[in-house]
Amino acid sequence: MSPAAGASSGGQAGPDAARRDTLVFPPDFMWGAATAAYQIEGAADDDGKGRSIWDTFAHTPGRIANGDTGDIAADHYHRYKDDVGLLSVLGLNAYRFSVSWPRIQADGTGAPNPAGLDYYDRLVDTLLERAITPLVTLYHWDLPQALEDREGWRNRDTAYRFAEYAEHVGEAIGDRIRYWVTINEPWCAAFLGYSSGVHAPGVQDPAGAFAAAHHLMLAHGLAAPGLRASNPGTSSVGVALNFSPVQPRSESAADLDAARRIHLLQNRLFADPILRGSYGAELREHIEQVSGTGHIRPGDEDILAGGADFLGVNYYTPYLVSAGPEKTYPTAWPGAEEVAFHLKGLPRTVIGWEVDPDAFRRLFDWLSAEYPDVDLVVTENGVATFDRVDPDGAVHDPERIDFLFSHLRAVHAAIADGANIRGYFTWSLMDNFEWAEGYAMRFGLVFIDYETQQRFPKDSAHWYGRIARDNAVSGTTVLPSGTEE
Ligand code: IFM
Repeated sequence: MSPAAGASSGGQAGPDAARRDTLVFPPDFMWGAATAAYQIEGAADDDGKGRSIWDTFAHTPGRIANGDTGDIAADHYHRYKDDVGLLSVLGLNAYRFSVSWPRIQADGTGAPNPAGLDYYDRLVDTLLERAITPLVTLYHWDLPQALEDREGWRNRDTAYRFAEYAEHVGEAIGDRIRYWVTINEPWCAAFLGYSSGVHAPGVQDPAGAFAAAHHLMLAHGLAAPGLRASNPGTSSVGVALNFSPVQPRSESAADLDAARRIHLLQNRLFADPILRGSYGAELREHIEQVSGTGHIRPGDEDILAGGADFLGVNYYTPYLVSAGPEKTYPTAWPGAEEVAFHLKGLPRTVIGWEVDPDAFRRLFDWLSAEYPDVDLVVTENGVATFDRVDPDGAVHDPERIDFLFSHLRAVHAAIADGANIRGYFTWSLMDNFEWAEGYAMRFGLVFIDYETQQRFPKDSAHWYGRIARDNAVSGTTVLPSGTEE
């Protein structure tokens, strides 16, 4: 049965119809939450783990708000059993986590560290015992520092090292893994890491960033066959890309060109080579102007043509752009330095991102039209808030419930129109280290008291868990807890 056939909507027209409707999702829909190793695990030096670029970066004065680091984070490395217990109590049937490369290979090469593999082996078994499907990300930005000392992702060799690392993980846990994400948000890894430099390793080398982008895709292409072979006929290999629909501020030629370039870099740069096996002329021309295309060797696109069995869609906010008055350096969009970014006037979350579920809905139309053959999984979608624990132990986060409600409606509408969306993972299961922003902003369903490491499921966790258990979003679930159930 197609997902569209499985998506149905009850309820009647009327003034409050949107809230009363019950939106049923397809059978076997994955309801999950996502995390990443450096953001939650802590245990920075335990059991033979090596240092990653984020260990280095976070310990460099001035890089992270408040001087925060991921040294301890949510201490998930030691508390994973309790955290899996929470997932289970809430009723989620899937969990997306990432493997820390330097736990598996301290310096990014050579024999795997048995203690590192053992940790993920136990995590997977704990999930499966509770009937929670693991979706495993292999690279969520914590490159072994030793590889960065050799130019990191700007060095082609890193893609081959990644494929070896992926093979080790595949051999250890692949028999139980159905969904792999090779690389999370390569745009961030390449352009925040090597162009604007606001993320690790903090390099500002716009031309090098295009080489890094290419090598991240090559890493995906080289690793995919081995991962598929680790559980033949069962495992699916995907990549998680962060999309932001782009709108020009006016129809002027300059604004249209600004929107074209940001769209190219943000939404097409990774999707086209991986899903179509080709950069295409427009992207090549853009890259040629900034860095040349010498890093794209003959035959590379054939490696990428192996594609992805599913596309992970990470969505937070859209862009409104125009041609700006002056160039901005350093930028995360090399070759589009003079583009200015604007607000649409929509509500904003505490990280400054505008909330636009309609853009999310339109994104699925675009994805379905451009890449019709690939299944979609929403691998991230969520909201940053400033939360606190009330004296009764409750954490009221109505903004998160509103955000999830509106975005789940967008997902349901897209499925009803035929998009092959297989699951939804909210970012994030628990509050965590938000990279350069440190710990102040909270993305979790579960509040973390970083002093005591106590966990407090927020109102949104109970609300979302009910949706997962019902496999449906209904109007009553949007009401604040306690007022109607
Ligand atoms: O926290 C990040 C995550 O690691 C990658 N995607 C965006 C999230 C929110 O910024």
